[in-house]
Amino acid sequence: MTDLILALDVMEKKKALSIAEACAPNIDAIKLGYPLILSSGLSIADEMAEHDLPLIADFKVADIPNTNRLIAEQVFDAGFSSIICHGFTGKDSVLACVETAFECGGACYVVAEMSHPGATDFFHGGTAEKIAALAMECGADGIIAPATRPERVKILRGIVGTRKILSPGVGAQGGDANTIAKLVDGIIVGRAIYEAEDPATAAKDFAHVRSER
Ligand code: OMP
Repeated sequence: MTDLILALDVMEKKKALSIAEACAPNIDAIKLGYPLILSSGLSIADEMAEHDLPLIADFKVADIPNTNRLIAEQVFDAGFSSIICHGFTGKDSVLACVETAFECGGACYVVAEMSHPGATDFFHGGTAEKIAALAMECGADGIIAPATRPERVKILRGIVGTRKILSPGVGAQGGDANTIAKLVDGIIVGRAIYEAEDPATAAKDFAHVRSER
């Protein structure tokens, strides 16, 4: 089963809430990040609660352990069920997010390799593999890996085993939903849904991936 995760990177709260409502029947989780949370506040999580969908906080947390912990506590207090952090910060920083997630009954995903073209500047050459291994060592629930590079996802799957892989980069960034859905536990789709003329129909069009794995 591959989850369909809506990346809701719109800036207006009213629009975000109406897209969430329209897409809710065909998605498994909603990922909120800086664009919407900075414009609407963390309390947007409360307003999304009626859809009864897991909410993923995409802050790509990348700080010292103490700051990571403080950020993660805010996120889980606000009602999010998962947090995304970076892994290049090292074991102690990742552990701060993983442990806080665990204490709060939530989940933590670590970015192993990003999906955009520039990601190859630093994530290739063994770095993504090291981060994926670190995420497993820290007890993370899974990693983020690029839908734009299925061949890389296969390699990272070899490191994380049955732990989850969530994969952004489908649609607007060129990743193919059908190809990647066979390899991962969740695909993350933003613009291809929320910028569509009819986001509900767009979400429905991606929903076949939910039976892929
Ligand atoms: P679209 O490109 O519009 O589908 O959005 C992709 C979403 O996934 C955005 O919210 C990005 O911030 C996020 N994302 C990536 O695109 N690439 C990554 O490597 C990691 C993420 C992420 O952590 O979610």
